[in-house]
Amino acid sequence: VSAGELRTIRDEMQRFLLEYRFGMQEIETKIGILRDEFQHMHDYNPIEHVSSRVKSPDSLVDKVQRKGIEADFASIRAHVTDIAGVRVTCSFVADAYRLFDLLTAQDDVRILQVKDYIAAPKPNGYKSLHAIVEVPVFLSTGRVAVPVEVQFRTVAQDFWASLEHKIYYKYDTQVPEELLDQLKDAADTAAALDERMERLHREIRGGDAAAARSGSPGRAG
Ligand code: 0O2
Repeated sequence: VSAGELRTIRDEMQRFLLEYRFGMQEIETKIGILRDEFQHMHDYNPIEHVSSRVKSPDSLVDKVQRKGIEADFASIRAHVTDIAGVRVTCSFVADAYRLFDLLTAQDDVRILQVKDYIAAPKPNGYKSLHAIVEVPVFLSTGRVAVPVEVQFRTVAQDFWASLEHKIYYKYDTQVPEELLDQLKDAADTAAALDERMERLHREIRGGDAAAARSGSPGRAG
């Protein structure tokens, strides 16, 4: 290929990825609005943090090769649905589901796929609620529907997943059996902590509500 052709491919790739960046930004805005409104209405923030990324050209090419997808933009668009990704880390499991419900109920958000690894964790212990949704993006050329993968999880689930991810890559996907057992064990501990913290939180909020009713001082959590 000539330098000119290479430049054309690069420009097309950048343009292709740009749409996903816009889709990701639309979802980030929607999550940000829900967070701010929640804080305002309920004096409570259900979101610990939000992170997002557009797949790098390198990891997109890896995935296309790994999955045997044809290397043209139409096939990639049809078969790779996690090019844009937003991760919403919540305080509690109930909040992860609540945010999922609120986002997917919006009438410009179309659900393409849901994988509930909180209800049915992966065998390694991975827990997270995944949704692939499509949002409209308005470009100078018109409206395009962009798929975005949104992952909802708790802080404890996020902590576990980031460590597991590091171990998986450190051992180049061949993680020793003994470490896999320990990871599974850690996932159970994380789940127990989630339950305990959520119970405590409910007690505190309940206490606050009772205190507000009886007129004694309480602090909103
Ligand atoms: P990254 O770097 O986060 O983008 P596929 O996406 O098609 O290869 P699948 O099974 O259809 O795989 O998708 P799934 O199960 O919805 O998982 C996709 C993403 O969820 C992964 O993206 C991870 O972010 C996360 N994930 C899924 N399983 C695990 C797991 O066992 N451990 C951890 N730590 N994360 C997981 P990527 O592209 O792998 O990585």
